[in-house]
Amino acid sequence: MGRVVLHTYFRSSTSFRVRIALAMKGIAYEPVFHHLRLGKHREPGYLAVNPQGLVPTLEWSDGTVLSQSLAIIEFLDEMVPEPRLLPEDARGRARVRMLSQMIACDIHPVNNLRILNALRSRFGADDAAVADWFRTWAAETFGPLEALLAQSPETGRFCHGDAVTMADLCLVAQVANNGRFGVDMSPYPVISRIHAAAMELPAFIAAAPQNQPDAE
Ligand SMILES: N[C@@H](CCC(=O)N[C@@H](CS)C(=O)NCC(=O)O)C(=O)O
Repeated sequence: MGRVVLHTYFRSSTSFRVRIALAMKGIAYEPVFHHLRLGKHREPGYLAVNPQGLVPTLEWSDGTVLSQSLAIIEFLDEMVPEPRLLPEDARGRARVRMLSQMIACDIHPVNNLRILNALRSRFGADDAAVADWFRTWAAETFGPLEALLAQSPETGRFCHGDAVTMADLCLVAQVANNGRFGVDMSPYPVISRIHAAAMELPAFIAAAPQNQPDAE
C-alpha cells in the first residue's frame, strides 16, 4: 500500500474513530496534526485539503481525499475488508449505522468545539455553562442509546454481536469526550460495559487520545 495520510488531533473524537479503524485494519499512516485549540485547522494550507476545516481528513494512497469520519470508515472497510466494521447483512449494517449516527449526527455536532466556542463568544457562556450544555446533549442521546442496546438481542460483547463494528468506534470516542465534561456514566451500564471491553483491544489503546504523539 502506498502513502496514507491522516489529518488528526489527539482529542478529536471523530479522528479517534478513524484512528481505531486504521489500527484494526493494520493500515500504516502518516499523521498530520492540527491543533484545534490554536485554530490550526482554519489555516489556508489545510482549507485547501478540506474546505470544511474540520478533522479528520484521509488522504488515501491513490490520491483520494475524504473527510467525514463515517464515510472514511466505510471507505476503509471496502478497501481493506478484514476485519469487517460493517456487518454482511443489510439489516445488521442498518442497525450499526443507526447506532453510529445517533452519536455522530445527534450528539457530536451540537457539542463540537466551534459550537462550544460560539456559546462563549456570542452568548457569554462560562466553563460551567458550556459543560452543562455538553452534558445535556450527551444525555439526551445516551439514554435512548442505552435503552436500544439493553433491549436488543443483537447486542453482544459489543454494540452489534461479539465483533467490533463502526458503532463501537463511535461509542468509545464519545465516551472519551464525555469524560472531559464530567458526564455521569452510571445510568449507562451497557454502554460502559461495551466501552470497557473495547478499551482492552490493542487497536483502541493505540488510537486513544492520550497515546497520540500530539497529546498534551
Ligand atoms: N461530521 C464530521 C465532523 C468533524 C468535526 O467536526 N471534527 C471536529 C473535531 S472532533 C473538528 O474539527 N472541530 C473543529 C471545530 O469545531 O472548530 C466527521 O464525522 O468527521
